[in-house]
Amino acid sequence: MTTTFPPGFLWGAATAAYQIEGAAAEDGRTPSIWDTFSHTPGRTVGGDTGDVACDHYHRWRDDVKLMSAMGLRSYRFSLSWPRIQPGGSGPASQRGLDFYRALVDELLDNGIEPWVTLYHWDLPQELEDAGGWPARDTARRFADYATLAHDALGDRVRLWTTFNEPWCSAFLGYGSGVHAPGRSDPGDAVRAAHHLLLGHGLAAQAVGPIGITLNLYAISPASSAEVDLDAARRIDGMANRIFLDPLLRGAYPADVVADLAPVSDMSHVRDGDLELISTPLPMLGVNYYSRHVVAGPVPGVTPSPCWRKQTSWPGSEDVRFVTRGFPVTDMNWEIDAPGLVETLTRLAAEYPAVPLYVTENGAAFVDQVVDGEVADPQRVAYFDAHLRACHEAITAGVPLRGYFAWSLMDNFEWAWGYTKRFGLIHVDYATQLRTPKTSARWYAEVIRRNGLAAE
Ligand code: GBH
Repeated sequence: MTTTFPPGFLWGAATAAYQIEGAAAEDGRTPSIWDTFSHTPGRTVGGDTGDVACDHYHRWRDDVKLMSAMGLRSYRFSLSWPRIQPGGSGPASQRGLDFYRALVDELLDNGIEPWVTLYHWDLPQELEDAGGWPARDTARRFADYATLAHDALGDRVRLWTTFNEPWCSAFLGYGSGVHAPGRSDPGDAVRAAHHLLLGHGLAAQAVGPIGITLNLYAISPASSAEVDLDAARRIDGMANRIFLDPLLRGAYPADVVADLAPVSDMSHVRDGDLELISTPLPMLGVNYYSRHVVAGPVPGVTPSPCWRKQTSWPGSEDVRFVTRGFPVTDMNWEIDAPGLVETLTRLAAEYPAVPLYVTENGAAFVDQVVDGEVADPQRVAYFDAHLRACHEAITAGVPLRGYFAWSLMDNFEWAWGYTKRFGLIHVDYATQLRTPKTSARWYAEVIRRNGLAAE
């Protein structure tokens, strides 16, 4: 069946500042928590850092040409806070703003709508030294930075989001510590989650209606046993509802608060916070990669072969994550496109209506350049299946307005360094040569016809 998307559906691709820019110490940029973390031995695979990354800071004009050749209607990227406001406080850096102004103008000249993410994980190190996201003041600092960025770019950028995946910043950054700043304290992780939400609310108050991107999961119990159903309820609470409910309903879910009681009394939540956090959203971004299938504790059995993973889930450390033997990507994440339909239809059914965008979806596979070409049929199949899922959701009435492939190009995959390739465009890190993969040509054709060819 051919699938045609609604007119004006926003086709894009996404990146993030620390993953592509490089130029870590240029033009006044100061270190972020990811500079510190990646330069700490043992934190990233191979000791990889974002010092150079894709050198996008110097190659952005050519990168926009590649976007234009693909026919992208929109490009989602993040601003580097320590480039725009070195040290995390004080006035804006003109050199930092100039870089993004030039990029935005080049995008607009090419008919590509810029989509700005204010924060994709690169907190200025000074603010971490002052307490980081577990400290309430960081939320105020963020609103101040959001104001500087919006004052400088608000005249030409229409689409703004505050945070990318606050779950990762809070629970990977301060819970399991597999992401920067690499701290491990369940109470701090819960405080961080709240202050990220508060930062969103304060930014909305300062600059007006602004969206946010969450990484949402389809969640299934491993069986219909009571303990497994309860594990699914708890992980849904900690992955999805802990952010969705404050943003869209103005309250933390009661069951999540109860589950968190052993690690947090929630006394950091002050009067008025939830009113700010639930300022109506102009749109909600959804990043979808896979499903979590979970089982409850079995007495006498260690929760998981990978304890670190469990520490990403404060209050639910005894939940076991189960694999089903589905085909996986190079990240070992099971490929589950129906989970995207579920995630989108669930949002539309259970929460107040808000325009939705898939702000990230994609897959890592081992890619090789052979005779100047990169054949990546598995990535094409992944995108195809997930775009059909998007179409199914739209047909079911979900207000899905756009889709962004992760990622425009191979880049620094956080703790995995340069070992995982998510790009539509291959990057040779030794030469910085870009090679559009088969998936890039395929995606260009999808955009051109505003849909998918017959199966
Ligand atoms: C996104 O995060 C990021 O926004 C992007 O920067 C990144 O490059 C891209 O995806 C690819 O990874 O089961 O406890 O081990 C992905 C979100 C969150 C997905 C953590 C995997 C594992 C949590 N990730 N999750 S756990």
